[in-house]
Amino acid sequence: MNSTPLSNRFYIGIFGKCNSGKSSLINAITNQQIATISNKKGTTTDPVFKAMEIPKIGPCVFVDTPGFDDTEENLGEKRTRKSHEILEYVNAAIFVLEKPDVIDKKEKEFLEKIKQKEIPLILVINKKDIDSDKKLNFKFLENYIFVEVSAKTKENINSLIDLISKNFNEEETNKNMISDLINPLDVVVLVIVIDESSPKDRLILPQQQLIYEILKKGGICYVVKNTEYEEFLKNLNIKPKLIVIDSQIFSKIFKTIDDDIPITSFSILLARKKGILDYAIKGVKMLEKLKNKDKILIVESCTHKKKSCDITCVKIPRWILEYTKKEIEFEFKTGDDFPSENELKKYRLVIHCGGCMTTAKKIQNKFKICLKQNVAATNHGILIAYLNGVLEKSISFFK
Ligand SMILES: Nc1nc2c(ncn2[C@@H]2O[C@H](COP(=O)(O)OP(=O)(O)O)[C@@H](O)[C@H]2O)c(=O)[nH]1
Ligand code: SF4
Ligand SMILES: [Mg+2]
Repeated sequence: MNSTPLSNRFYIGIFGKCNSGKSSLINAITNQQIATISNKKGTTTDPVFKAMEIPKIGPCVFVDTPGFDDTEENLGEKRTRKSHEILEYVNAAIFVLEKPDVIDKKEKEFLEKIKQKEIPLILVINKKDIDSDKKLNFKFLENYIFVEVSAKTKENINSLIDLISKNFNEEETNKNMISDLINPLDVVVLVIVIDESSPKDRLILPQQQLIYEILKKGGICYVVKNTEYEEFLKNLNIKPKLIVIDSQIFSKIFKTIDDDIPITSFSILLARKKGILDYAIKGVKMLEKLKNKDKILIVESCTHKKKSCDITCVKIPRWILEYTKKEIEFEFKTGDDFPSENELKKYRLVIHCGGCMTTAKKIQNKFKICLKQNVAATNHGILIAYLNGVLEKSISFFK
C-alpha cells in the first residue's frame, strides 16, 4: 500500500474537541501508538497521518487533527485553523464526541461545516468504558450515522471499521478517466512525449493510471512516442476508438489525425477523473470576456518543479496575452496556498494545474469555492486545447 500514490488514497479526518479522544481513536483503529495522547489539552499540533487498508475502500489515510476548540494562547488559533484546513481536503470525516447530551456551539458549527461541504460523516461517541449506560436517545443523533466506542478498551472499534467500510465510498470523488466509455477489445492509442523534463525511468502518473484503466476494462492499449506516432498510425490497420496525446503536442498532432477519430489529452482525462471537467470547460470561455487589468490566478498543487514552472509561469501567461491581446495581470500560487473566499473575488479566472499528485477532493473543493464566488475556473489541459482551437473535438468523445 505504501506505493499507492498519495492522490489515490482516501483521506479520513478525525475531528472533535480537545480531549475527546481523537488521538486515542486513531491509535485504536490503526492499532499502533502513533499519535500523541495526553489529558493535557491541545497536544496534537500538526496533523498526524496514518495509512491503513480498509475493506471495500482500499488504501486510506487517517488524519489526526488538533481540537477545533483550542483556546491556548499563541498556538490555539493556529491549531483551530489547522483543523479547518484539513477539512478542505479529506474525503470523509469522523467526529468524536464525549458527551452527546451536551453538544456545544463550537461542535454544532463544525458539524454544520462538514454538512455544508457534503463530506460523508460518522459520529463516534467515545469513552464508553466510563459511562456504559449513557442514554443515547437524543434527538440530534437521529440525523447521523453513529457508534459508541471506547478507544481505551477498543470496545466496538471493529464495528466502527465496518461502518467506515460501508459508508465511506470513494467512487463519488475518484471518477474514471475513460473506462466507462470503452468496451473490451477497443483500441486506444497513447502518444506520449519523452524529453529531458520527463521523469527518469518511468511514465507520469496519469499515463500509468490510464494504461491500467484500459487494460482492466479489457481494452487494447498502444503506447507510442510523439516521434513515431505518424509512422505507427499509417501502419495500424484498425481504427482506434480514441487517441490520447500530451497537451504540449496538441497543435501539431491535431492536423495530422483523421477527423473521424476521437482525440483528447491526458490532462482533459485527468479533469474528468477529478470531477471538474464540465466546470473547467465553462470556465475557460471567460477568456473571451477579459478586459485590461483583469487578474488571473494560476495555481499549481506541487511546490515546484522546473518544467511545470516554465509552463505555468512563462508559457501560459504568454499564450493568454497573445490570445486575448489584453493587459492581463497574473498571480501565482502553489501547494495548499489557495485564496480565501473573499480574496478570490478579485480574480476573473483561476487556472489550475492537472492535479495529478493531489486528491480529487482537494481540487473539487477549490472549484467549489470558485463556483460559490462566481469566479470562472479551468485547468491547464482545457486551456491549452481551447487556445489551440481544438477543445470541442477533444471533448466530443465524452458526449
Ligand atoms: N476512559 C477513557 N479515556 C479515554 C478514552 N479515549 C481517550 N481517553 C483519554 O482522554 C484523554 C484525551 O485523549 P486524546 O486521545 O489525547 O484526545 P484528543 O485531544 O482528542 O486527541 C487522554 O487522557 C486519554 O487517555 C476512552 O475511550 N476511555
Ligand atoms: S500537474 Fe499539478 S499536481 Fe501534477 S505534477 Fe504538476 S503541479 Fe503537481
Ligand atoms: Mg490529540
